[in-house]
Amino acid sequence: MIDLDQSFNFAQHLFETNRGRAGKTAYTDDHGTLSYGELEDRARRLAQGLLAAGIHREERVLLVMHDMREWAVCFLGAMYAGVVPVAVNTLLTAGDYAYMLEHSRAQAVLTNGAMLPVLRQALDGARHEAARIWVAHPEEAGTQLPAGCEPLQPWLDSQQPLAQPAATRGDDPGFWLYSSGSTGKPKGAVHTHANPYWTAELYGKPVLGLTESDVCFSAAKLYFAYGLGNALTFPLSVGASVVLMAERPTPDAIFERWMRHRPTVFFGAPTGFAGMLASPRLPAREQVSLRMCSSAGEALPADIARRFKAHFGADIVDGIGSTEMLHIFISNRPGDIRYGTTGRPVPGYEVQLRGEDGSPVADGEIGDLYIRGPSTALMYWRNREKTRDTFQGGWLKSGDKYVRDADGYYTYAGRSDDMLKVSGIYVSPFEVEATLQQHPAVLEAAVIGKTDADGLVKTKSFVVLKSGCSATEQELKAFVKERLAPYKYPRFIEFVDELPKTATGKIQRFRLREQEAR
Ligand code: 3SK
Repeated sequence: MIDLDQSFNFAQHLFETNRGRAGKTAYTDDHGTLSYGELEDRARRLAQGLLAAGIHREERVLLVMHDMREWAVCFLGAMYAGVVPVAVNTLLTAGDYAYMLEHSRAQAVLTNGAMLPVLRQALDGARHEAARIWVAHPEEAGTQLPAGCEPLQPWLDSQQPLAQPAATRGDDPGFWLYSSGSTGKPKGAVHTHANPYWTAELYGKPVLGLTESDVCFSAAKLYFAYGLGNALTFPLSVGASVVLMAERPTPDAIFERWMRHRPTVFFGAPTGFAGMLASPRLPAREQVSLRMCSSAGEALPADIARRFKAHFGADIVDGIGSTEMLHIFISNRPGDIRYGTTGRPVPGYEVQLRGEDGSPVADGEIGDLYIRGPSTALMYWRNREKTRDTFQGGWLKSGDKYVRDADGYYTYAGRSDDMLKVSGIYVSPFEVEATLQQHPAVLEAAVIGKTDADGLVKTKSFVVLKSGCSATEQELKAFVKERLAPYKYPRFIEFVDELPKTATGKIQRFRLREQEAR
């Protein structure tokens, strides 16, 4: 019986779980495979190396790496040493990384060659404390490694495996994930060693029913809470194998892995499933080995799930989670699927829908979603105000609106704040508007979510140009892509003469939304 209040180290827990599987493949990536034995050995060498480099328990290291075997080695190795990996999105700008380096006070960076150009810019522009930079696959950088960067593999080879894990407990800080809000900087959600354990015990094993025979493949990358569960916590908690892919999860890239590696469980988001179904290269049922798919990130339209099932014979199990709760807390489940709903609360989590006065709403009424459960983050690092707003006396305010039916199934009813979720990733309309307004021809802009023919949300921007100025749609899209993480650019742009405003000059986005809905 595991006592999380006594010594508990999540990396050590996974290594112990898989001691009898030393020769079994844990990971297959674009370069090769890594067995469970090799994973433990390399992670423990990394742990030793971090301590030898003078990095202390509870200090942070920035993990900004494409999905590859080394990602798991670095994440688990740092946790084994009691050092806290801060796993960050690989699609961000140098400005974002500069902020994260300073905010987390990361003592080192673990990365891969392809990330170096943007990271170097970030390091040059930040007041950071990262004294060491270890680089997996340095050949991706194309040139000799810049001064201050060391190749990861030879450094690992030169270490001895650390004999004992750090004597952490379940409540000790384990790792961070950054989550974005509608305004302000990203928030560092601090997760404990016990939190991933709970997501596997409450969701990965009992709801998804993963076993050691499964081969898991997640389109959502490891730095997302969703991807971390799908491609590390869950499969490694049951001794399954994982396929990792560094490149963008386009339909063709996914199909290629489905046919080559034959995953049995695929984890994606609705936009991805819609894109695959629309592809002329969709594989035949016999060419793949999928027994089940999971979807999260945005509500899954029933039609997409039904078409997918008709083609492949595999259900898509839709659920909702959050970075702060670490994984899914309301979900459909195999054998109990109601397409068009997010399902029912995952046992072990409590869910409440509250009205504006804070009291629970009746079935059939829309309320703000609150969750309570054992995998909640401790706080947002160095941000008491946002911590207090979100973590309320054991309950977490998710920022989503939901409605529950008489049978206890929950259906998504939008966001409570202004955030948009596009392809499963949060986008702040204010950030996109502010960027468009930096363009010399733009007078003002308003960004809203527009539902496309598949029932999925895309960003649409209404733009008023300065008198006598001109700009094309393509030019403005490129302008945003150059300044923000590329996934944030508006998919649709409409030029208008003016924006609807209140008497006090505030933009009435709801009017634009109404206009779009007509
Ligand atoms: O987007 C979601 O629903 C989700 C699911 C699992 C973990 C994290 C997130 C944000």
